[in-house]
Amino acid sequence: MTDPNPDVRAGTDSSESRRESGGDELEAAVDAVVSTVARTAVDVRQGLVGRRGKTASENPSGESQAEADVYADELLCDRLGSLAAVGQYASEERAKCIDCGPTPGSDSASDADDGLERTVSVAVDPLDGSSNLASNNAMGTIFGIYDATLPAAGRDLIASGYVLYGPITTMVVADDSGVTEYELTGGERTVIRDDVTLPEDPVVYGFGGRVPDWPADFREYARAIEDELKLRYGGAMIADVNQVLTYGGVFAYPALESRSAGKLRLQFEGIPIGYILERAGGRSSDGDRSLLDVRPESLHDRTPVHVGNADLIGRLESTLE
Ligand code: AHM
Ligand code: MG
Repeated sequence: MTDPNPDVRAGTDSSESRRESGGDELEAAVDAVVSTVARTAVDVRQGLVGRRGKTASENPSGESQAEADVYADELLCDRLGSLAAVGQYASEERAKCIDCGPTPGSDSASDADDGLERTVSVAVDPLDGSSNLASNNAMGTIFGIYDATLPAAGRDLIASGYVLYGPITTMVVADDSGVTEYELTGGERTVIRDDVTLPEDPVVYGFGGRVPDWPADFREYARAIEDELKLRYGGAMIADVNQVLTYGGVFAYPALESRSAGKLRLQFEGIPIGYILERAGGRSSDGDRSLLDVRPESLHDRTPVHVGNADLIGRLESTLE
């Protein structure tokens, strides 16, 4: 296929040379993580019944946790954390990383005597959009696989993906070779779209937050987009982004007057989703630069998120200048 985004594929830092020197092991690690997430998604979905209520606890971002958030996080932590290929597990639902094996790049990782010589770090948003449980609307699971210890930048990402719990369960996975969409049946993946690229003529948009809380320059951008595209906003980034990936367009959860970094988390949401959209030939931006170039200072940092067709993100950056 034609390379939709050669800059991303080329890589920009030492992670690229590490990847080249251990490609097979990293590929095996990515496969192990992706197939484990696919199998676990079946149980996450089944476990939603009876877990639509809130717990008394908050996640590290200060948001109240649903019972299903905690359930999905524990399942993913147990299953991903027990893979020999996974050295670190981090989640939007827990304050700190869990070390569950030799960390990527450590001496013990390369000396591991388990058939897999490389380990990866996995960062997940176990149930993105879980507030949609109350109204029985779509949600997702997001994961990013890094050849680095967490918090890690987008340039250390080797693959990312998401599961969408819609009328059917689908999975989108992006890596060096491109973007693939699957249907999940009983944890088995069936390819339904290979080489997913953003349609050239964009159709839909979805912007999070309240209009009075949007900065004036983002409001100006939104007014122009409203005249051109159809609104599709469901309150779960995964579902909204999947519409953009299917029809072309733009999704944003922008900076807010009340919170300049917006709502979404860089490590768990911005970077993995930015990577997928860039691999599909689109762009991602925090308003100024690619989300893959924004390095998290800590695990739960927030960032404005804008992803979609390249020209729409270019216009956004020009408007926000
Ligand atoms: P969550 O990961 O805690 O569910 O929060 C992220 C979600 C995104 O899926 C979605 O884009 C956004 O929050 C919706 O927020 P709002 O209700 O403010 O529109
Ligand atoms: Mg989320």
